[in-house]
Amino acid sequence: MKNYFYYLAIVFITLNSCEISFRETPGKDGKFNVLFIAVDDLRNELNCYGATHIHSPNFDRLASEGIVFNNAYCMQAVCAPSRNSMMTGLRPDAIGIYDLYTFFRKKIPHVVTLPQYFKNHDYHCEGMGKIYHTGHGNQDDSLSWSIPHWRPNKEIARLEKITRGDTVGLERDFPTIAGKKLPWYSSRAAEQDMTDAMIATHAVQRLKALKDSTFFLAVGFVKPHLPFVAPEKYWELYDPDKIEIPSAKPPQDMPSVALHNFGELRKYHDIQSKGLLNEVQSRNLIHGYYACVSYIDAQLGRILDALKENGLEENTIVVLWGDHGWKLGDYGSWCKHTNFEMDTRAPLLIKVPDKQQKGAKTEALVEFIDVYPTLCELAGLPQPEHLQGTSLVPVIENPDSTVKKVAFSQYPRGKSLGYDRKNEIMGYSIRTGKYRFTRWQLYEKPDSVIASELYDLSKGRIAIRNLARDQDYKSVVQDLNEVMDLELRRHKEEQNRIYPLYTN
Ligand SMILES: [Ca+2]
Repeated sequence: MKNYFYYLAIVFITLNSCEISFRETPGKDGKFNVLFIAVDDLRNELNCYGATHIHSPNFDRLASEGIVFNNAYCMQAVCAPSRNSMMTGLRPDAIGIYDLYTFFRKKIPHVVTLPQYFKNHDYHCEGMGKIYHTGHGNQDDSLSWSIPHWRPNKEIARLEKITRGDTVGLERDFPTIAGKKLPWYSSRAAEQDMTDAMIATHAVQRLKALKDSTFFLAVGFVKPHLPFVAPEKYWELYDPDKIEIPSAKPPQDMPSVALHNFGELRKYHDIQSKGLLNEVQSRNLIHGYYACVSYIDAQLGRILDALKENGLEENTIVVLWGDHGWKLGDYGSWCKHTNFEMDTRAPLLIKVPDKQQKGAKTEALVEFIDVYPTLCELAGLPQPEHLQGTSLVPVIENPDSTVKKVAFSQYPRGKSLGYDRKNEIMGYSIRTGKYRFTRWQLYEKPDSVIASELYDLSKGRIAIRNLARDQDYKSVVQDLNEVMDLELRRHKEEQNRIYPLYTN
């Protein structure tokens, strides 16, 4: 424990000593622009993360100009809570929302979001595509933007619906059979008629229009989220016979609460309601996912080209993040919604013009709530008082440095942590340099621990065996329980202090 506090002290000193240098060298008009790119359900399976079988030249191009965060973790591995945390700088517990349905301003009406904060500092802020999670009764946040958030609804409505046999909307994003969406589809649609290409087209237009202003432009792509529909040329980049299907074996001694029945995928056409997927299904899904990643990569390329063409490369910070990871057959499971590494870990790339080692990679543990304070510091703005994250500027300046000892994630089990919480379970998970430790406990009675998991990930990110009950790891479990208790207490104290700032 002593080391832990020593470490915190070092972090504090490091943070203070590094703060100044970025402020002295802003972009050409005195301020950096921010291009903030979100990609839905993007795994770390990109070439720049070592997955050489993936065709991702534009992700790699951005990575080669900036820094790759190899150990960045979302706060909760599902769209809305992950995005709420990224956009507010608050942990899910401080927001009090763990579901897809609740608009964050219902719980925390006065929070100043990341784009809103930049807007309050004279930035022009625009959002397009999927930034906040909307739908499911959830709505967009008008306070975040200088002009209304843009979606390609009008463009999509103009497209012709194609029917062939029992399959409708064939050459669009969501072909269906008998009302059920197909989980994967190789589309012959003109690429510009696909949703994400429309979002990229709009982003390119807006970059041109805004090139002489100071902007915060948020662009949210909706693929590679299910269904895995991409133009066929991206499917052709991959030989299905060479696709490796991961082992369907869950970790030995894993408690059942850790995984789930991947209900999100079960809703699709021809996916059975229970049990493992067969090889054909698995191969097609993985192939479709890869095709979608390469399709998004192409859209990213168009945006990066537009930055260059409009002379914005030297004064624009680019941040790219996936909202959480995805199990693509890992442990025989699919989708997100767990505390496993495959779900909590997600890509994070940051490019700061002229201020970093190009193509750097860092192993520093990072939480997504750290992005908000990082962007504030990079832009030379004071830190809002409500933030729970830590600026990553020290890591950007020196990729060998670290700013925290553990990365925290959480995931609930139960109905939806609604009105009756007494039987709801919260799983808290911490990632250290070596281990992932997860504790499932009653939400209202934290001392009632349902199950614990300890995985040694030092040799790979796939969990092999739960060591939580192994006598040889007793002291490791004890130490990590202490770290988790300390962190949870710290979060709670922090939350009590900052709560009035965004609720009153
Ligand atoms: Ca998502």
